[in-house]
Amino acid sequence: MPKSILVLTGAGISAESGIPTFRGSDGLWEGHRIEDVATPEAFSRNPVLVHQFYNQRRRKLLDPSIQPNAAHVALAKLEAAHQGDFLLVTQNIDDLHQRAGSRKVLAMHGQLLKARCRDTGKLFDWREDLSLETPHPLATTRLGRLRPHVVWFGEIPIGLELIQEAAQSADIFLAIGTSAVVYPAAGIVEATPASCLKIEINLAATPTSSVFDRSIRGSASIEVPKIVEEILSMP
Ligand code: BV8
Repeated sequence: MPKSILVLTGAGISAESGIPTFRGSDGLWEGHRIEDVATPEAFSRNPVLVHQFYNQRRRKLLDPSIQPNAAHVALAKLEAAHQGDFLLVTQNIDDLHQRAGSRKVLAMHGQLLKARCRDTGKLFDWREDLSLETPHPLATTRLGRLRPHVVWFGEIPIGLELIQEAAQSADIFLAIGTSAVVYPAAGIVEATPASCLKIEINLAATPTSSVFDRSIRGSASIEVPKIVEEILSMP
């Protein structure tokens, strides 16, 4: 019976592509505190600052120097070659998994290259800056009604039911480049069955490292291709 594989990635998998991690610095994120730029309250209080924060990150993501790395490519290869169920859950809002060829991607914290109508929830592919002057694509006389399609702290992540189902039936769970600080993402490993082979790939230990059967310390671009070859050679 082909195995069911669930993968969870965090900012660490995109670090070698040039995208700063969330906690890489001194707890500041591109110079900002979470509560000032990544909460609904922040957006209500200072929408210009929050739009600027995401506009800066969207422009950086669209810079040609930002490309998927060997870890993203290896996960796309695993999905394509694997016979059983496969789901890649990412906490990242970049599109590097999709650009590497992954198809079964669940972006649980949203996507930087999509905008969301604040009134209807409708999504739009979006590669430009967003601001309070941005006309609504379907009602151009209405300005400033779009927000980044990003799950802020205090908001409910996307696809939690699907993630729970995938975790409960997983035979292999890979957690790659996540500090396991943000919930409910960090709790996914706990929802996998005792029989599930749990593997963590991270530069550093995390608060959930002890839950894993194997904790591989190293860079994602080196270690992920190796674990993918190992999994694909399993009987
Ligand atoms: C919710 C989108 C209710 C925005 C993000 C107290 C205790 C526990 C929980 C809470 C608490 N107080 C509040 C909470 C809940 C809160 C939370 O967890 N807060 C934390 C800070 C304590 N969570 C929420 O608010 C969530 N919503 O709880 O709603 C609810 C829930 C369910 C049902 C009903 C109600 C919403 C959380 C989503 C927030 N949005 N992102 C944006 O991106 O702008 S989270 C943000 O952090 C990013 O998505 C990021 O990906 C994510 C997690 O960080 P990581 O991905 O792990 O990145 P990080 O930098 O931390 O770590 C990188 C790791 O990689 C490091 O370990 C590093 O060593 C490693 N690494 C680096 N380079 C490499 C590498 N590894 C390998 N190779 C390398 N080269």
